[in-house]
Amino acid sequence: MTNLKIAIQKSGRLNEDSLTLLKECGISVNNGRDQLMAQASNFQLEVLYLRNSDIPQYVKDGVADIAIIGDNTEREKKTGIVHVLDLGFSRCRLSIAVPRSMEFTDLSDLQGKKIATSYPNSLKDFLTEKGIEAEIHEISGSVEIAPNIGLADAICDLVSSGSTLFKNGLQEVYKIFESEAILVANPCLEGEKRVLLDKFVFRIKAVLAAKN
Ligand code: PRT
Repeated sequence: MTNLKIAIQKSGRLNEDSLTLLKECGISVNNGRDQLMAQASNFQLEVLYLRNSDIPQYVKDGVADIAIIGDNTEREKKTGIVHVLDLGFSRCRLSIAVPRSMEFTDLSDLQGKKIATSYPNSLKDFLTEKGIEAEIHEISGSVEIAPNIGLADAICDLVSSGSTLFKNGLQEVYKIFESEAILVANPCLEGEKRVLLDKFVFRIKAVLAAKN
């Protein structure tokens, strides 16, 4: 029997809402705590639990057929996988923030500055588009602390409530893009897998429509 393989974040901000969505679609997945794979009992779907940041490459390589990830992750990695559907949860934005003590009038104030981020490609594209020359300092986490410890003049990171920025004495000065959870697919899906994907998407659309 052919199964559609879906990758879902193993743990983190997307995990719970992704599993809830499957449930709302009427798909039952047995979630043993430390399982890395699970089979749905009433849909031809196999769930792979992976790290969000690794998922786009797995979908590109065909290890998973489809996945739920943050749009920001694929925008950063640019693997070329297909954006199938917006899912309406895990909403956030990628923004530039600077210390509240810094006078900021417009983006030209970033000229020559050092900006810390976990999103170097997205930031690079943005700075290029705006004609700003700034130094990008890539760090993998705790980006908001960078200005306080003298590592950078500004940061570029995901923001949702804004409370992390506030706690670290930073002000959001420019939104680069908005993001939410999305369904993505390998570009070469065909045959039975394609049919299963269409069925799955049909169910998701019904769930989303009922919420709006
Ligand atoms: O380890 P793994 O690779 O699985 O996970 P990850 O580090 O990519 O994941 P995780 O769980 O932190 O985030 C997964 C996805 O959730 C992200 O790719 C986004 O699409 C989405 N998301 C939504 C967020 C946020 N909101 C968010 N606020 N991801 C991270 N944050 C962080 C942000 O980086 C900052 O440190 O939360 C802090 C800011 O939050 P506020 O509410 O204080 O503004």
